[in-house]
Amino acid sequence: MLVTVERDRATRVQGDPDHPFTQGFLCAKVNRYLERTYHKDRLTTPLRRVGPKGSGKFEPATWEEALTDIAARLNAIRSSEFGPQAILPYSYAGTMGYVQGESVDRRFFHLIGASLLDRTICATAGAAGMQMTVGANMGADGEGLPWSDLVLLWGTNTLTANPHLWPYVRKARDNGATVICIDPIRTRTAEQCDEWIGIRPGTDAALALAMMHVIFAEGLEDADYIERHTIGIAQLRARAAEWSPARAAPITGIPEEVIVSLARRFGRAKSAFLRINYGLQRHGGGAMAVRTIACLPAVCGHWRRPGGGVQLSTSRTFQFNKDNLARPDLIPGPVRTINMIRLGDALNLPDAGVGGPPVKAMIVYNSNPAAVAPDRNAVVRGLAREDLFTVVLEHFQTDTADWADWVLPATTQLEHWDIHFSYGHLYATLNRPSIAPIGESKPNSEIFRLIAARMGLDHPALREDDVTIIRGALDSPGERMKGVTFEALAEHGWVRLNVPKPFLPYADGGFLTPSGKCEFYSERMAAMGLDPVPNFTPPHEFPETTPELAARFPLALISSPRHQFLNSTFVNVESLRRNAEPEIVMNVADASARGIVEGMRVVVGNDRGFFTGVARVGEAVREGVANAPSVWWTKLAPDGKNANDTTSQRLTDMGAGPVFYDNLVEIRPAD
Ligand SMILES: Nc1nc2c(c(=O)[nH]1)N[C@H]1C(S)=C(S)[C@@H](COP(=O)(O)OP(=O)(O)OC[C@H]3O[C@@H](n4cnc5c(=O)[nH]c(N)nc54)[C@H](O)[C@@H]3O)O[C@H]1N2
Ligand SMILES: Nc1nc2c(c(=O)[nH]1)N[C@H]1C(S)=C(S)[C@@H](COP(=O)(O)OP(=O)(O)OC[C@H]3O[C@@H](n4cnc5c(=O)[nH]c(N)nc54)[C@H](O)[C@@H]3O)O[C@H]1N2
Ligand SMILES: [Mo]
Repeated sequence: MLVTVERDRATRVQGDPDHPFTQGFLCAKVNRYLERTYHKDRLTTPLRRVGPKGSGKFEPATWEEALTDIAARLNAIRSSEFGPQAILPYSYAGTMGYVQGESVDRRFFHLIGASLLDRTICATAGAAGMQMTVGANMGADGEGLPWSDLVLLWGTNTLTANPHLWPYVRKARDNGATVICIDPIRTRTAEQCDEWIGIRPGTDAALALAMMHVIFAEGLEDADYIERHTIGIAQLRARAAEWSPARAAPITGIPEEVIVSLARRFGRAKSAFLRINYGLQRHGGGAMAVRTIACLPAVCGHWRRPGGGVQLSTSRTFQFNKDNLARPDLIPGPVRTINMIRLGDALNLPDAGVGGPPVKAMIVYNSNPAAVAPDRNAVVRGLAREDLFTVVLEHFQTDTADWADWVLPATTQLEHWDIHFSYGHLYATLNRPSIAPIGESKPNSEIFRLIAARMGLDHPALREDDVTIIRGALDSPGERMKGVTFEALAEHGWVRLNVPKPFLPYADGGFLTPSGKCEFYSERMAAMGLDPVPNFTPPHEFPETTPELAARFPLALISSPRHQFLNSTFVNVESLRRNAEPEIVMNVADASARGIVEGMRVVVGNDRGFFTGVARVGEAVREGVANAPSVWWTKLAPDGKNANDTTSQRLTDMGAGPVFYDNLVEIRPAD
């Protein structure tokens, strides 16, 4: 991102035309980054709560007052009967930089012996699925797409969530590739594809297995690649034999002939590109689904060629020195870990649900759990506890900040240093500050340095400045980080990882699994008591396995991000919200069966809670599925609620991830 600054004020943001991957354009949201940065509601001073918890009543205070009180309160908890583990950090990616999200903050919490947080809210299920099959969350390079002859956009809303991939998808298509979207929702991405396959949510593994069934039955596999680079082919063949398209059709909701035709096209393609994304893995069987799909390119040998393979993320291609950043060596001894998606339980159960002391203090930064965490009602009940001391570092007075005792103003990307990996391409990025901090805001790194000092902690790791931290992150033995230096980054802003272009990670095997092969059979999964061979794991909430629940709540609710929002970020930017109200997208058959028509106000609910929205009725979702474009700030929604009033704290099969889209509901007219 290039920022134009005139008289100390940023006046324009634009994509860097020299950047090989992003090619000079920004997404719909970041295009509005100036409106967000200079928003009249930006927090500019520390704020002390004056009203009752949750009332949102605060008064400005000085940093001196804020730091003194926060340090005293945290020190009191550390030395109380509850001990340091009663302190819980709560953070996710914020703007995804390592300095402002995985450095001084982590060092500080490690040094005091606070509870550890398992940061599972997005990607851990899919990452586990990739690990089991190919060894790491490292896959095909989007820059290979022009060579692809078949593109499957599988559980990804590319045009919304990953628009920078789209020019490459178009190049593939211009070169003759067919582009197919597999998604329960007819998204704006599906609209632009050659074909839309409206799969039932949470059933992708069944589709992938039925594809393998046809591929093996018709001899479309790459026997040489399988022989040299995989293990467990006999077990995989046996399993695929059980998954005829006739069996998969009623489970996936896809006609048998569509499955057969998809399998043949995949089997005959030379380099099919499977772009899967995180929407796919937010189900009870999400990890197994990713693991199963990730077998396909090895079955057909597509990894050999540019444009072939599967990409869930490019994140593990980066080899930043995370130990230098977070300093896990500072953890004093055995410390409990709390899974962030179980925050509702962690705040409400006496032993935080995992043993040990209750949570007495929570420090939130880079996240807005009162809006984005599942089972929101439980989260809010916890945040309302009078005996919980809550500090929130933020740009804005979010739903979460409303429950704080102290709100501290943080800087944005325009105002601080950072260093970034990417999960869609292979370029490291340096974030240089272009303007001074707005008001009295400070970078997270500085805020944690100040809190630590005020608490009387003194350790060299707490005194490093942001540029030193960046240099430490780049001090990596990793082969792929060769040439990714501070100097090169400072000169260009970005540097490609030390890999060929396009990068073919498994062209000649070299998988990152314990066996070094693509593991159709996984010893590790067997040891975990899981099925070692790809299989279909049904969602937690699924008519065939939970018929009584499905009788009461027959619709599968997906709550994927709205085009103009970044999870809950940007919801308060007027030009992006455009006076819109929360919407519930329904299939016309489901709507008319319930007396619901276009524009009607409807209630979406289950045993966990409910929220309301305006019905959008048509053919944009398959039957039996509804979509609630998200993630709304509850305080900007007319009913003060959002889709996470209905989602659950249950976990995925591996990776302990969330199941946001594994969520049965009923929908009725609001009156
Ligand atoms: N504009 C915008 N861009 C974003 C974000 C944002 O909030 N807004 N968020 C960023 C983040 S944090 C992430 S993790 C990524 C997520 O990127 P994606 O994973 O692409 O985003 P989602 O919209 O969560 O899910 C993608 C699609 O999966 C579909 N889906 C849901 N369940 C299933 C299923 O069982 N099977 C199949 N085949 N499809 C299913 C949904 O209908 C949805 O259209 O996007 C990033 N980019
Ligand atoms: N129902 C439903 N729930 C979802 C999802 C969904 O699709 N549906 N998506 C899930 C996914 S994929 C994810 S990744 C999570 C994301 O959940 P979160 O990690 O909470 O992400 P955001 O909602 O973007 O909120 C990030 C907050 O960090 C703040 N922030 C940004 N940069 C900084 C900084 O430098 N310093 C400080 N102090 N604050 C900063 C922003 O102002 C914003 O309020 O939500 C999950 N929740
Ligand atoms: Mo995410």
